[in-house]
Amino acid sequence: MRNKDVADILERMGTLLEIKGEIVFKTRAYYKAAETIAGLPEDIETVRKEDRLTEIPGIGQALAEKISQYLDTGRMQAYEELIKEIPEGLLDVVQVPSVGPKKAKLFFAQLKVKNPDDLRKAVEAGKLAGLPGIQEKTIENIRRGLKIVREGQERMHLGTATQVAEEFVAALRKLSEVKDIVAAGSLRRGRETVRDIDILIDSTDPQKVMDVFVHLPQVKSVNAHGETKSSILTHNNIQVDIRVVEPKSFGAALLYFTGSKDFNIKLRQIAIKKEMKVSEYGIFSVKGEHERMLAGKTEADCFKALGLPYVPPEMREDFGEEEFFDLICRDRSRPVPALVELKDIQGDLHVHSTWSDGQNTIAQMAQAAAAKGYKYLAVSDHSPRLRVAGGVSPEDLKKKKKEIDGLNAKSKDLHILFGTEVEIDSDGNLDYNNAVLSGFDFVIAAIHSGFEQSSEHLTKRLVKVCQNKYVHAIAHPTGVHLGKREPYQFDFKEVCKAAVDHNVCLEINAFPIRLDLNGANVYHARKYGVKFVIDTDAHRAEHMDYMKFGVTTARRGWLRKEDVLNTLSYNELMKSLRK
Ligand code: DGT
Ligand code: CA
Repeated sequence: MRNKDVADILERMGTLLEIKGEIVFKTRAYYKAAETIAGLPEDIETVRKEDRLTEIPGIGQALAEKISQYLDTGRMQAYEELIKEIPEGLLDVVQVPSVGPKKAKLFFAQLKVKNPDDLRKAVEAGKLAGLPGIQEKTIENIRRGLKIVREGQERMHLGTATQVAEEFVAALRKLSEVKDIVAAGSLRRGRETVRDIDILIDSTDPQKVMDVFVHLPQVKSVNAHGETKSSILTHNNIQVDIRVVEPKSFGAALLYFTGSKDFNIKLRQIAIKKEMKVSEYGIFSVKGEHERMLAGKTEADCFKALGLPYVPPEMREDFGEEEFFDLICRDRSRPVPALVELKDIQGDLHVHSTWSDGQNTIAQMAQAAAAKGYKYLAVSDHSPRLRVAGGVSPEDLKKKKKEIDGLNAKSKDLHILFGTEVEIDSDGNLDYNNAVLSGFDFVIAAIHSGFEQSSEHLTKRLVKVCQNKYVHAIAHPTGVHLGKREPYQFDFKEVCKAAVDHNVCLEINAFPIRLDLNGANVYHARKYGVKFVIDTDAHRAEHMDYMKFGVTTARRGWLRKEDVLNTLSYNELMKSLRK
């Protein structure tokens, strides 16, 4: 299927034409065509072979010819000509948060900015000031946007890091010389973004492990190939470091290389007070003349030697609060909280189906949910306002409900809930009226536009949503897209308070480019008394596997099972949803 390729080039055409200054009517035609083809249920090449391209809504003769040319030759002449005039690098400039086609056009025309690097230089040289419509605040926003883009290139999201680490761990675990292997670092702490991957190995034959590692097919180049340490870059430029340590130090090394750096520093301070020393080789007593090793084989031994309870990796971040070290240092009789686990999750309350922009039918999503042992699944499709996602009209909702009722009648263990991800408009009104909203089992409200509004306005919008008695939760509450878009600005505490007052949950969206709320948000929201729901926002059945990232994020915010709505049994859940 080349549907996505075709959609992408049409989308790029639309953007380039917009930068060029073409009339809206023309650019819109390309965007519309791109959207339609991306959502086409059949293979575009088949449509082309059967000469049916012009039957696709919004595709006329001229576009059909361009698409055919692209499918046949891999090139589109109109595109090639356009990029001679409007440099392709401007497509990346448009992607910089706070820029967009109009400003890209301005910067290109006035400053010859052809790519994000040119833009960075222009900002630093103060060249944006004084351009028409460019305020000091705009420049500040663009500066921030450029920083996000740069960070996005330097750090991958947890989903990518997990996948890459799993491949390396699986390949090395096969060796009989490898006794134990764990991916440590920020990945083990479940941080939302990860810079590089640190793998620790317990083995008595380090040389063999190093040799196999640097020759794995994933490796593009070798930065270092030592006796017990090696470092490589993958074909996607991801850095992976491995270290082999002796069994007697494996736990201490794991503790050290899991970090965070701040957590390690705190541990060292605790050790000093007790006349002990912490290093990657072990926990040592430094009383008297000779150092004596107290622990090192396992992490649990190390914590015990320091007189501390075991601290799960997700809690080793040290967000900067004192609570943590109060908890583990002053009141050692109190164990660290029992954090929520993946097995506690009874269902997913935010997934999409073909009724909006999901790739799978409700039946297929339900089958995947049942295979996970879930007790319920809320199919929460978009509402009409989100046109790009094919939101469900009030008329179609009746048909969708009937389909769900039919499936539930046949289903044994899984209950399918009639859900919606309802759009919040620019003033905090919802896209369905209350009569329609009252018909859903589960309502999660979401912002997908108006990110640029003032903090006051956005706060009001979100508070108003909490006040609607049909709303059960707010989806991806900060709107962040990791490496692409910053969270929008609002008064977090005030929204948390409104959520608590009106019994509305805040979502931890497990989709790896979101992970929103993040660990620190969750930590603070919990202190305000917020309850949470962990959802995957799956647009395909496989996306439901992302739940693990949501649970990790919940654990980073110290959540226990009872803080999370979708750990309830089906009956308890339904009781709780009847507000
Ligand atoms: P990242 O890679 O930026 O996502 O974050 P980390 O935490 O994986 O950081 P990384 O890869 O630089 O180092 C891995 C762990 O090693 C880190 O979490 C703690 C430990 N570590 C690294 N450098 C230092 C250091 O200078 N002092 C201490 N105490 N620990 C360190
Ligand atoms: Ca790392």
